[in-house]
Amino acid sequence: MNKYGYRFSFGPWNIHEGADPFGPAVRPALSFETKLPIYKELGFDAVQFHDDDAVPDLDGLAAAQIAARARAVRQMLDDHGLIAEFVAPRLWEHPKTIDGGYTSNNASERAYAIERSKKAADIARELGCDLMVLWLAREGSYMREAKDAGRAARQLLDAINTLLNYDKSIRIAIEPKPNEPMDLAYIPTMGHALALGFQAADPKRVGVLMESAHSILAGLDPSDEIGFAMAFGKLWSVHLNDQNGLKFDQDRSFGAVDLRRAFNQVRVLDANRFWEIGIVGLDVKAIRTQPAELATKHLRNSLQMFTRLVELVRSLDEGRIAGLIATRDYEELDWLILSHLMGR
Ligand code: XUL
Ligand code: MN
Repeated sequence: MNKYGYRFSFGPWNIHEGADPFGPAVRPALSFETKLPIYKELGFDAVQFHDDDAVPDLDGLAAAQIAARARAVRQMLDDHGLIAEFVAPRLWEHPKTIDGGYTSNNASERAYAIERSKKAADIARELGCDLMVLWLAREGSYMREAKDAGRAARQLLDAINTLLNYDKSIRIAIEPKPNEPMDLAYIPTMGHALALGFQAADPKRVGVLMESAHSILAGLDPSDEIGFAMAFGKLWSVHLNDQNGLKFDQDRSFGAVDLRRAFNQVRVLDANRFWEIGIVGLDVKAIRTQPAELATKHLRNSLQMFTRLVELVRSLDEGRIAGLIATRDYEELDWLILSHLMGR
């Protein structure tokens, strides 16, 4: 926890080997056990999990084996003074998810996606957390004519309802993303995710996770996406990071590309007392050129950036801002913010 009461998390995938679609890994893979001590060293409080980050090869395991392994992971977290923030079913690597999970055109593949998600809920319960994140990676299309957006929306709603019914204490946070790996995803923005959640059988157990890069890829402003979700009490987690324009999902360090955009995300989170609601997740990746022994600085930088931006947010002259708004002197407001970000 930082001095302002914010807690921080990242996933094991945020310390990674640097492979990209055009080149292999450039850093050695670290085991989960090796990554765990790094959390506290860098000032983090919580771990985000894909189901198989906690229980590798879970597809081949019986329920009792999955529970036993998850309990062992819980013990490891306890030993390091960490908690689990959420578990996300990984519905994008198995051969049965090639054409999507819940929205696959194949009934047995849709059934696999549901069963896999139930296992993720079981793992969350064993890890002591009640939050499941749904990043709907392959719920979209490459080919308009191959699928039907309306049918997909109903299939997604059915999947969410099935999970809410399967585990009566689980909360689901949908993480929208407009593209990658699909050409067009069915839940691209906060508005789509919230609309789906409000239709669910138990709407108060469905919320959202806002990732900065995903909002930017959708052509939207992350701070407005945050504000929109928080207006309805629906923002339960964030993946703060940064993104340089409309290209591949970069997961750059928070604030590395656009400081003012990062400042505004922190400002809206702080104005809505996010530290009382959720954990600040940093879904950032070290760039491929970073040497292995120096490949956690993106996490340090992002956490420090958040804390320093909280300080800048809280030291703003809000009275002066109100006056400039009243006189509609938005150019002076522009200068006030820029000067504040530059330190004078
Ligand atoms: C993908 C992404 C994932 C999810 C977790 O772009 O952001 O890391 O956050 O499955
Ligand atoms: Mn993410």
